[in-house]
Amino acid sequence: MIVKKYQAPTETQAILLAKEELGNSAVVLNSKTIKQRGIMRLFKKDVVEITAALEEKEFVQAVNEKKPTFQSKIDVLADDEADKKAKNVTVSSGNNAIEAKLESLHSLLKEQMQMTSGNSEEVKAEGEVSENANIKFLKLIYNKMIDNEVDEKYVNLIIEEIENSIKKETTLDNILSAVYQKIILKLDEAKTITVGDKTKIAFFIGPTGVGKTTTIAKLASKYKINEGKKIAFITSDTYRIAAVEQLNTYASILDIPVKVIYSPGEITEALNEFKKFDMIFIDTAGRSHKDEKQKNELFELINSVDENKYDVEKYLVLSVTTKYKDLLNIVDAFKEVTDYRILFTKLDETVTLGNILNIKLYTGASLSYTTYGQNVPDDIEVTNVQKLAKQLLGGNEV
Ligand SMILES: Nc1nc2c(ncn2[C@@H]2O[C@H](COP(=O)(O)OP(=O)(O)OP(=O)(O)O)[C@@H](O)[C@H]2O)c(=O)[nH]1
Ligand SMILES: [Mg+2]
Repeated sequence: MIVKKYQAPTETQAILLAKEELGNSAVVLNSKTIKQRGIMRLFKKDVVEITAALEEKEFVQAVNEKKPTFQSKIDVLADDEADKKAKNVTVSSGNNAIEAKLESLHSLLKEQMQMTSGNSEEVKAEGEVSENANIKFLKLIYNKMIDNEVDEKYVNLIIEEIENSIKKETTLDNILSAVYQKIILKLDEAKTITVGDKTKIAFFIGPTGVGKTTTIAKLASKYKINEGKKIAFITSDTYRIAAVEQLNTYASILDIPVKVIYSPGEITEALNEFKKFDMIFIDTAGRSHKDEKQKNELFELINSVDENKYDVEKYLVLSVTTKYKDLLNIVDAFKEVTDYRILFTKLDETVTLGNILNIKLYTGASLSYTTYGQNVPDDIEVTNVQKLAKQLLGGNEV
């Protein structure tokens, strides 16, 4: 595991620096703004510092393939020589590198460890922790993840990877940051809807009542109001009168045109009508994933879109409150849809978020957004994998 910090005027630039050096598989562990203090405020601007991590083997690969342009990019971003030095601070995972928020998690786990062992002797100062204490600490982390309903097989996978790398001198800090980083790498970066040259088509598919229509309204509002995109809606959900009405209501508030289609064959014409738009959000009927006929109609609808003409993205909307076993069944039923992204809803309705990691690992699909309430447009965010990893480890930051 490689952990490095990068500083730049903006987060995007800092991420660019990290990716240039570590490659595209680098994962952002943390991001913070460093405010200049005192007199320095007059001379230097605030900078954003990100902490990025990468698995070792990928790093070697990235170094081998590294383009020579990396240094020149730093030169462009650097304000002066001294700044340049500060831009690339290597932090081994042996250092107490992870940010303050993790520290509070650390003390929480440590406290609990003292409670369970009943023997505070075992929890000594950093660097003096016995191997026995390390194993106990791992067990505690194991329990936290199981409490969060992470599938036992994934917990074992993560813990075993860490366990094998524990040495005598490994501190509790090392262990906690190693687990935290592993979880973040496994959750991987969340993907968002991007708009390029072609019209973006985003399908929202998934079981009944998970929040597809509400999520479309939230995203459409964000893209229309914040980013000024030209948006249209298409709905194929004609099974319930109320469904069309619901979308129409949001559409009229947001002043977005809606086209209702009654069979997969009608989609080409509907898309054609909106070909000048930046984004077309397609709402689909929540179907029982067990109903073959309904399912095939959905696949037909998706396959009717000419991928040469449009840039297609598919979002499988799932509620995090659905039982794990049912979620597995649902994603199996949607296997025929290729390259979908996962969008979890209703995070406000549960205290255990293990399903997100479970389904991510089971499907291999990218995470995208998470929603946490009924309010349109506020209750949605790009899935925050750092926050999620902390929560899975029992951190109380929600
Ligand atoms: N608590 C909570 N409720 C949500 C969230 N997202 C949606 N809902 C609610 O869930 C209910 C169903 O939302 P819809 O958007 O109609 O769900 P849908 O997937 O379009 O449903 P169908 O079209 O019937 O398949 C509504 O009452 C929403 O307000 C969320 O993140 N948290
Ligand atoms: Mg709906």
